[in-house]
Amino acid sequence: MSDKDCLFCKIIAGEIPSEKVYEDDTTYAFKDINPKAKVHVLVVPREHYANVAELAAADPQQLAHMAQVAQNIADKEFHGAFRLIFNTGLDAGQTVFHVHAHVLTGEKLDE
Ligand code: D5M
Repeated sequence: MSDKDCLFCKIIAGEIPSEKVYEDDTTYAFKDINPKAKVHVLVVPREHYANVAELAAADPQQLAHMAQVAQNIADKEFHGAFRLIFNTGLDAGQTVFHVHAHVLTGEKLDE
């Protein structure tokens, strides 16, 4: 299912441009427009889920796959080291309510 009002559904559908990093049947990854690290990629399921808890309950294999996609990006960009963030809820800084993993990599990150 996709949501006609969802920014990331529109990106996945190609209705809004993005810098694609990876895609497969279930998953799309693209560069964050406002990077917080040398490499900052968003990994999203093609299916619309509002947040990581909703995704984990409905399709844990998809969540596991997204972690593997993040690992593959980091293997290529920075010897396998990366930070994986799911902002969940307005007060945690979530602004787009289509679950997305922030993958920060490409350089040594602050602790
Ligand atoms: O993260 C939402 C992220 O989405 C935030 O880091 C900016 C990014 N963003 C917003 N619009 C775009 C487009 N059009 N392309 C690429 N990246 C985008 P959150 O955790 O919800 O705050």
